[in-house]
Amino acid sequence: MMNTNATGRFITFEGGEGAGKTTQIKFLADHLREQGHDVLTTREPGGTPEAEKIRELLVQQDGGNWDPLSECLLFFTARRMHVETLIKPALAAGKTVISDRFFDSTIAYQGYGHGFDLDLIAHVQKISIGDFKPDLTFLLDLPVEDGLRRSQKRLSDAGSNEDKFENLDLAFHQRLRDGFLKMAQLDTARFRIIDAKNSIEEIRKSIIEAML
Ligand code: T5A
Repeated sequence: MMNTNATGRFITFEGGEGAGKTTQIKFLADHLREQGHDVLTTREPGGTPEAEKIRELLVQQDGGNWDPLSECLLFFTARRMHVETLIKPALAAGKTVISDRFFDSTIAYQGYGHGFDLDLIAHVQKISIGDFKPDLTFLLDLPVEDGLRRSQKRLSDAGSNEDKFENLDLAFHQRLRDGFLKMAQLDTARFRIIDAKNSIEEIRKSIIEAML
């Protein structure tokens, strides 16, 4: 299931707030490097200078009040730059690329979470990045309350103001979790669902096992 225009492997991590993506991406990147792979880690929204500028508009409280279509277009504008200028060239050079979030986050947050039209998201996706998709996606699945607790702790420890999406209500985060699980169940070839309630070490081991 490799991207046809690439020789490397594209792996993404998805999940709700505080699911442990950042923590586990570091472990997986270290593991793959020990095995001799050339690994590039990146994140969305962001990953390139242009996309990082768009990130500020999207995730900070004072970034602006975008209507749903504008917000969707901004995510995919950032994503197109990310795919064309960073991800595809890295894959073509034989690297393993690991991204903290990708288009599944837009479907989950803007679509299932906020109720924006899923067909319209699919249309914008097609225009922006065509059929490009990850080879493998880890969904770190966690009960909503646990994720928000972890995420708030990380943000306050770091003194970060990137809390726009974390501040949404519990019902939103439940729709988000259900949406991610639905996507994973519909595409079992690409997704691996990981129980993120477990300890950091247990999750690390299950991700490495799922890579075998
Ligand atoms: N967004 C993004 C959209 O709405 N649409 C889109 O298309 C895209 C791409 C930014 C926001 O943008 C939204 C989604 C987001 O709200 P982000 O920067 O990925 O996205 O923000 P978060 O998902 O909020 O990132 P977090 O850092 O909060 O979560 P992580 O990376 O999943 O979790 P991590 O590893 O930082 O861990 C959080 C805390 O929990 C601890 C860690 O040490 C850390 O303190 N932890 C654990 N504690 C106990 N047990 C474990 N197993 C633990 N694993 C980690």
